[in-house]
Amino acid sequence: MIQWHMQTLLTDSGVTYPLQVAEVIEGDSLLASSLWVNVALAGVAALLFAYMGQSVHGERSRMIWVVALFIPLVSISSYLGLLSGLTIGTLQMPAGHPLDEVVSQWGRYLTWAFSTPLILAALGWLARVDKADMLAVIGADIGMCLTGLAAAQTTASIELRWAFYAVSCAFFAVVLYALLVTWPQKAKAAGTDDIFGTLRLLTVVLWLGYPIVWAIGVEGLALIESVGTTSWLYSGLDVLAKYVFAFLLLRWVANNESIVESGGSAAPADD
Ligand code: RET
Repeated sequence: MIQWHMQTLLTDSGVTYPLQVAEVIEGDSLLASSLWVNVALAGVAALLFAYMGQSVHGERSRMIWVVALFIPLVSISSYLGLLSGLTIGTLQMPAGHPLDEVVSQWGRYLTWAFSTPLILAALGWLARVDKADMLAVIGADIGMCLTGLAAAQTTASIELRWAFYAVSCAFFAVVLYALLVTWPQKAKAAGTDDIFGTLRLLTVVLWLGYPIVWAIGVEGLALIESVGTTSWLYSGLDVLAKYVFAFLLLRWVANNESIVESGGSAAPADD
């Protein structure tokens, strides 16, 4: 297996070229498999979700179904971006970083800004949260992804990398607070607290894995020095946080459409 951090891909002008990077991905079977497995699983998930959606008719249920279907579609685009070398590149690390040169899969952070709002929108609609709540949480979530992207791409100093990481964590805290404290109450009123509880647990536990992987992987402390292993950890989390999550959600919505549409025993939702 090719050790990325030992192989300089940077040109004199500090640029890496997609074709060059794509060739190296192909030569690193651990890294390549971490990406191809997700393309394949996302394809299967998209077909399955499209099929499952045929039995869903109510408006709120169909909204949840549409966002669930977009989750694997965004994923396929994201992983093809990485595989083609378009959204992956090498960066010269500032002093204090354990590695001289690091492979940044920056396309991951960018596409999370599209996929994670879909997950939160599905959870929010399920719990019947109001629009202001949804806006605040999705706004914080996009902030988390984009400052995570900044943390990965900053080369000015090691302190600034971790400063962006800390800001991203602050945004993440807003999302966690909603998922753990405010949204469960709304889900209870909407009569969806059973499935909301399951999906919330899955989401909170898995999402906590991402900043941990960042911190111990090649971009952070580099306790894991292999880009293939770091990539597999993200890919494994993605499989569970996206396809398994969306499958459980859609299966429940298809079987409990009347609850989703009626809003449980609570007064009619205000959105
Ligand atoms: C980063 C690094 C900076 C600190 C934090 C992070 C959190 C990332 C999360 C990502 C979730 C991604 C999902 C993708 C599905 O497509 C950006 C790793 C807090 C929580 C669920």
